[in-house]
Amino acid sequence: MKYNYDQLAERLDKAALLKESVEQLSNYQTINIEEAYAIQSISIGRRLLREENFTGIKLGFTSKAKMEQMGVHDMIWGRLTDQMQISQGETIEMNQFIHPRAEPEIAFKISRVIDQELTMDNVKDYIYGVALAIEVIDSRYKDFKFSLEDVIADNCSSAGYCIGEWQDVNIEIGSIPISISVDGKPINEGNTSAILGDPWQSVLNASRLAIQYGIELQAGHIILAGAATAALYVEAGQEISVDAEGFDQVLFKLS
Ligand code: OOG
Ligand code: MG
Repeated sequence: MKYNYDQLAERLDKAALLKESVEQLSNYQTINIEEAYAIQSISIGRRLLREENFTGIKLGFTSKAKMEQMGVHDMIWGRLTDQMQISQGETIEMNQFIHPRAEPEIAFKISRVIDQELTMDNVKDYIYGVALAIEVIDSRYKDFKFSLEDVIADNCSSAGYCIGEWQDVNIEIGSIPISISVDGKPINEGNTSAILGDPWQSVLNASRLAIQYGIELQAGHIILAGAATAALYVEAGQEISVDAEGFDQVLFKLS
């Protein structure tokens, strides 16, 4: 092996810190999926050492629109921290990112520790609420290009997330229109059924992955289900909002 996991994790962590994109790992080293998750774990471990707190997990490539946009073929998962939180209505600075994109998501808040793989029959016993969300992704790789292994090692491009009002778990989310807008103009429109057929499926997958990888998902932690539509590049001066039937709008601004 040319570089060890620590060195590869450090490279990605530094890229995020310095806001400078780096070459794809796959250009100079062959890593498999499990090695990529090991690198992700070390890279996020560095953030936790800098006093960031783990806040939950996000799933990626749970919709065809996203897989096709990025040219990959499998579901992935990444870790969220409190440093990535964006408040509803907040103005955030563009210069904290490299080349950010935003996408419309559904978020779930966990009500008690997930200690087993959940099923459609018991999943709502573990979830406190459902919300509309915007995820900001910001690949640390040049030109926002990567292999599946590259993007996993890079914590699935995670960079920010903005969550709207929490709603009751029984609110309809299985098949509702959802859109992401720039300055009030819808750019990408889709339906939540694009997320694995039903966003609740993302929670079942998250529970399975958490058990498999030994991730403690506790009360208060969140799960992001994965984008329902392709992501869009964002720019300073824009207001980014997401709407879905039955939910209040969620939005943030970029300066
Ligand atoms: C990877 C992250 C994918 C989603 O919701 O599908 C993702 C990327 O596209 O850079 O967050
Ligand atoms: Mg996402």
